[in-house]
Amino acid sequence: MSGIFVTFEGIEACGKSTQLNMLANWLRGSGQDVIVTREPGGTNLGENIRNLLLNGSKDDIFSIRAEILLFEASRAQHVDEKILPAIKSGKIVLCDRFFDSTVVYQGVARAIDPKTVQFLNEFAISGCIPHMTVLPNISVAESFRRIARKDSSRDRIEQEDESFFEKIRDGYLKLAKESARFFTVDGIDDAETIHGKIRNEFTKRFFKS
Ligand code: Z5A
Repeated sequence: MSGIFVTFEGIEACGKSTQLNMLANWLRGSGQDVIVTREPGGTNLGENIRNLLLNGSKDDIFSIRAEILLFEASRAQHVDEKILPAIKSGKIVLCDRFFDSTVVYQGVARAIDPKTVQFLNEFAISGCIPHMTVLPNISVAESFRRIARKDSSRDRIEQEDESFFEKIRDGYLKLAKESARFFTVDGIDDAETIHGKIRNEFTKRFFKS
């Protein structure tokens, strides 16, 4: 792989989309070829799956096996159609959520066996592992405050209770401790401060020999 693949993860409203877009703007400003994408979604098929997964109410009963398979179907299409070709042609791909989301949302919070999650993730990503994963870390209380300020209504997953999101947060912090791929940054700072830290880390990892 000759390009760079960076994913952004975290609990709801941690600021990952804000930071992804700030990094994309900075990279484009310095002449880099950047692709911005997201999961679930990123392709026609993926966006249709996203609609199915998120735009229901909590009363829509999804089998947890059906739910994980939909996330993985979106991911397989995304990797084959968009992410791998972009990386192979030397682009920088910035992706809002990727397989770590499945590890924590479906594995930790929905309690699907970790080996099953790992198998399905590996099948979907076909060897496409991010070079860096950015994790803005905020408390669940801060996440809820930010969600309450949003204009839009809560999606199906955002309607889960506080304990669900505590499990997600703990799951991410555990993953980050175990892998140097992660860059955890305090998400409570202002957006510019966080962006500066991410930019420095990106430069250190990819632009300095
Ligand atoms: N999901 C899953 O279960 N399994 C999977 O495999 C995958 C996903 C891939 C997708 O949601 C849902 O699918 C998600 C996980 C599940 N579940 N939920 N819920 P998504 O990624 O599309 O949406 P989200 O996670 O809920 O993200 P978000 O709401 O778009 O939030 P964000 O990207 O982290 O934050 P943001 O949009 O940049 O900012 C949110 C708000 O905070 C906004 O008003 C900003 O102005 C504000 N903000 C941002 N930065 C700051 C700072 N630094 N200070 C103060 N306020 C800030």
